Parts: sequence; structure tokens; C-alpha cells
Amino acid sequence: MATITDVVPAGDPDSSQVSIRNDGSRADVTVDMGGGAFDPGDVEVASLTLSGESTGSTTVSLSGVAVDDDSNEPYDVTEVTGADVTVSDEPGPPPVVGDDPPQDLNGDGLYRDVNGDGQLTIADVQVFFNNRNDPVVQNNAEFFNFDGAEPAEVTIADIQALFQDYIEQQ
Ligand SMILES: [Ca+2]
Ligand SMILES: [Ca+2]
Repeated sequence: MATITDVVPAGDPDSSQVSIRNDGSRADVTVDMGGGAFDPGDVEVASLTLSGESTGSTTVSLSGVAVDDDSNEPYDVTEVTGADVTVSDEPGPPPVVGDDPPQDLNGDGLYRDVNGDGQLTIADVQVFFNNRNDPVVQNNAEFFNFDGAEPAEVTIADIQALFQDYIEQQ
């Protein structure tokens, strides 16, 4: 699903050792912060880079976390937070109508082919108008922000802008 491709210790450690298992399923990290001390609270120890292999979701879990001070007195690690990772091969919005997701026809990040049939027609303007208040549209406003106004919101101006784009391509 997703594999670990890189681990970067945070901060400015005196030394660090990172080993990533060949299949990317696990990484071991040892960091010596030298004289630097962690403040109590949330501490970023390292950041992970994951590579998506296939679609789905998985959980990144942390285990075996131990923090010692200079005299090897352990700090209490009270909470270790895992992270859910979702891998999707569709960067754009989910289908607005039917089963076909909207298409970005010219690579500008806007999904003018709202009904996903591969072309911009008057039907896309109608589908967009009819579904303008739908969560699938409102929650993916950055893909449908045809008027370019910031912050990205879907309003009647975006329907007008999509209609204009449709006219201009004729
Ligand atoms: Ca279309
Ligand atoms: Ca807008």
C-alpha cells in the first residue's frame, strides 16, 4: 500500500542512525540530540516520507519509542501518535454524477469536465449548476473554483465562469 522511503530526524541531532527495511515496511531511527534538550510536550523526533504503492488506507504506527536524557535517565513518553494514511490514484474530486469522476481537461487543476465524459459541454455547466450545493462539490471547491477567486469557494460566479469557458472553446 505505502512504503517508507525516507526518514529525516528532526532538529539538529549530534548523530543519528536510520535504517529502513528493504521492503519499506519498517524504519528504525536512533537519534542522539547531544546537549540539546527536549522541552516537555509535543516533540517532533523525525519525519517520515511514504511512497504510495496502491490505493487504500493504512495506519502508520510507532513502537519502541524511548527517550533518555544525558545521564540515560528515561523521560516518560506519555503518548505516541500514529497516523492514518490514505493513498488515492485520483488526485481530483470523486464523481459528481454517475460513476465517472470529473476530468481536468487541460492540466490546470480545474475539473471543467464535471460529468466525466471527457469533454466540456453545456451538460457540464448544467450538472455543475444542479449540484453546486452538493457536499461533493462544496468540499472539493479547489477543483471547481473556475472564477479563480480566493479563498476557493463554489459560488454562482463559478457557474458563470464555467459557462464562459464553454462558450470560448466553441
Ligand atoms: Ca463533460
Ligand atoms: Ca469561486
